[in-house]
Amino acid sequence: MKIQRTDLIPLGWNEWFDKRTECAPEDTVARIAAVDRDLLLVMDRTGTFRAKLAGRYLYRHHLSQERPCVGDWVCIKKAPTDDLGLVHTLLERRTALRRKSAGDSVDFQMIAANMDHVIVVQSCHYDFNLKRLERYLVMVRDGGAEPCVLLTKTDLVAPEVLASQVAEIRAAGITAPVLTLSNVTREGIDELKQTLQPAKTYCFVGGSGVGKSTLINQLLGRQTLLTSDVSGTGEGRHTTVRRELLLLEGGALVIDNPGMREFGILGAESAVDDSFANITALASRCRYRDCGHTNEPGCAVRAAVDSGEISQEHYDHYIKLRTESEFYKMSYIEKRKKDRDFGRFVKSVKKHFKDQ
Ligand SMILES: Nc1nc2c(ncn2[C@@H]2O[C@H](COP(=O)(O)OP(=O)(O)OP(=O)(O)O)[C@@H](O)[C@H]2O)c(=O)[nH]1
Ligand SMILES: [Mg+2]
Ligand SMILES: [Zn+2]
Repeated sequence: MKIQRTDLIPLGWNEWFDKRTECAPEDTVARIAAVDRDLLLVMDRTGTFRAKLAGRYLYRHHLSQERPCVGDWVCIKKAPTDDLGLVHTLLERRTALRRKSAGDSVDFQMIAANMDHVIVVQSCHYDFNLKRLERYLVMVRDGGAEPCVLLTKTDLVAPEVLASQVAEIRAAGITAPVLTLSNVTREGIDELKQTLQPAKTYCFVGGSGVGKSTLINQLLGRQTLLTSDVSGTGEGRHTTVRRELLLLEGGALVIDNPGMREFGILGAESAVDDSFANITALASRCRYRDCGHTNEPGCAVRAAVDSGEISQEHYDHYIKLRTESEFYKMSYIEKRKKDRDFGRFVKSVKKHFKDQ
């Protein structure tokens, strides 16, 4: 019989996990609140405590996506006298947010898991960038959480500037809710607070210096997270260095993240198509069912670009993200195949020496 873990509901647990949980009755089920290299900070109804991954788990799970990240649920062995728990199972993720890891390596980087909403934060002062926003929204869609756009620092721009940014977002066919606020005047903070529901998890992501930690401190009502001044150009200083899950007094859970400069798209082709629905909706009128909307004859998408119904820039960005996603996916598959082949080779060499 499955155990119903109702005591975990305030931490974001729900029946979806009840149906899937693989933890033993004597295990502690807890949620990852932070990851500090090998050390995990986990949360259960008794509070937070430290844990680490069991050796057996590390041995069996090499992929970055298989390692627990903030927001994950895990099964832990822990005797009452132990001060360090041993994580031996990672529960299936209901939603997740990941990106292509920064730099040249082609790998996934997990941002967080099991969030209900991802709030993509940009400052309307210097930081606003529609293309970057579209990148984030593709990966949010890919991971299955509800997206929301938040523009901060409204105290620093004229109302017309803010209005034109919101209009640009809408003109790009983005239908996610758009909230605006200032951490200085507090305008818009109450509206945001009202949208935060108990036991739901909200993950805040965006560039450095946009005010994510300042906002979460406001929501907490105390200076828990470190924040710091931005430079004259608005570029942040990467003040937050770890992802962290926090419980608000009102019962909502929030995840603060370090600012991210790049947000690479990997293995999210169908999410790209869904995100650019105003383009892909035209596909039914293309001559070929598998039309790639590039050079095929009778392409309704190309026709719409030619007639000006879809802007060239919007179309170009769609093609760019789709190509990027496919390219990295191919590289990722190839890399994994090489790793596997190499693993087999090592095994065969070891066997060869053993046999001699
Ligand atoms: N004028 C203005 N300044 C703000 C606002 N929100 C935050 N700031 C300031 O912007 C700076 C950066 O804020 P942080 O909260 O550290 O930004 P962050 O997004 O957490 O940055 P990282 O941790 O580096 O990712 C601080 O000096 C804040 O006081 C706002 O709404 N208006
Ligand atoms: Mg921060
Ligand atoms: Zn087409």
